[in-house]
Amino acid sequence: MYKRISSLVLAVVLLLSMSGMASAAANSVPAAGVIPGQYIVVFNDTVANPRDAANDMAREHGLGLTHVYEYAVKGYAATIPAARLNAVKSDSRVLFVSEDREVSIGAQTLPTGVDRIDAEQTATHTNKGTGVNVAVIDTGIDLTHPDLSANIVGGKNCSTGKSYSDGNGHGSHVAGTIAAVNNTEGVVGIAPEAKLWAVRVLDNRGSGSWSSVICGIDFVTSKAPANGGPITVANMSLGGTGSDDGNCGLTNNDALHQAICRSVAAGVTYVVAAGNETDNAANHVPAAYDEVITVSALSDSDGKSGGTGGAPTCRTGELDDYFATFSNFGADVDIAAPGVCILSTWKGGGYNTISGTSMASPHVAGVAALYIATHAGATPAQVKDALIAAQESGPIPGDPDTYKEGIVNAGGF
Ligand SMILES: [Ca+2]
Ligand SMILES: [Ca+2]
Ligand SMILES: [Ca+2]
Repeated sequence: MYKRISSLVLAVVLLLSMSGMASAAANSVPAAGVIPGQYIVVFNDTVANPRDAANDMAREHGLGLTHVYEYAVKGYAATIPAARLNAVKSDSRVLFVSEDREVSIGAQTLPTGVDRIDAEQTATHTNKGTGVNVAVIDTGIDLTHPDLSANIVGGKNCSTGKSYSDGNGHGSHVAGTIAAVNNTEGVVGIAPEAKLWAVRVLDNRGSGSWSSVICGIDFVTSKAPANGGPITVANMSLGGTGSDDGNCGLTNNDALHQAICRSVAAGVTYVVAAGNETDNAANHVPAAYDEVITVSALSDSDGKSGGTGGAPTCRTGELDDYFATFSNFGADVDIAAPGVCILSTWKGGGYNTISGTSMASPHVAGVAALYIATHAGATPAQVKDALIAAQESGPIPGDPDTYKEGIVNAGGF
């Protein structure tokens, strides 16, 4: 997967588990639900004046009329007290009574990964990461995607092509897990009101080089808090071979490491994928660097804690609530997140269900945005400590090493 493109420049690739690629899953919408206490009463055609009849029945039974119908059908809509329902149904003017049901122009699916880490929007969990700026250093983002465009505020193209729009799909998938809009369609992200920056460093095949990645980090740093900018989180679901010299690249002449250290020092929290080689993350960068938050992949099929959900359906060999078979591991991993069969946005306004540590990392980036939304000015080290302190503790079944990371959790943020 990693191709050496010159003796000095290593290829970087997106951390998508290729064997986990699946065809687009355009999830259909479940039938709309019944609205309790609300009914549609249809009269016999022999009723001459539906309005008079509806008013008469409303008085007699204490109904709350909401509509009267005279042309398509004769009848009315009303709230009907449970104790009066049978009396209404047996009225000689009534042909039948329908339950009222919800309808909408579409529906939004809650991805299992968002559910698994307790990031779903509820009455008690209302943090939307509003106004936090997150850079997606990737293949770009679909700039006109209906589930993303409202949150995209800018970007930079450090790769091929003429814009920072996404010609691959990977960057759009990452962006959707972080900040897909909370509306009536598609999916919802972890921080649905965060702002997205499309930093395109990988081409339409998902390939790039350290030089293009550093161009992206340079752009992000220009917008970092230390430079008066708004970007406080960056996601990097990419990697190549390399190692951590423990000295920000000054010992082993690693410009990528130096750039990340300086960007972190400027106030940007970097969240990166551990990689998909079933290898020690210490052999892969940026995963090996201690200055970033390195994320391994959890396999989860049902959005619920515990392993009773059955095997994920989009790829074989994985189990519910188990360490993903492809995920890198080791002491450089800081935390795990869902990364198997993840539904999110795709290029061309679409959606896709795919697997990889690429999909795990943006779950953590999204939670970092939630934390920063309520802790303005938090340093990258403080963000990392807070996320680890709030994790669902390990060990994750199947974790192959002695460092037992837990699973990121947004419930407290
Ligand atoms: Ca949506
Ligand atoms: Ca589960
Ligand atoms: Ca581990």
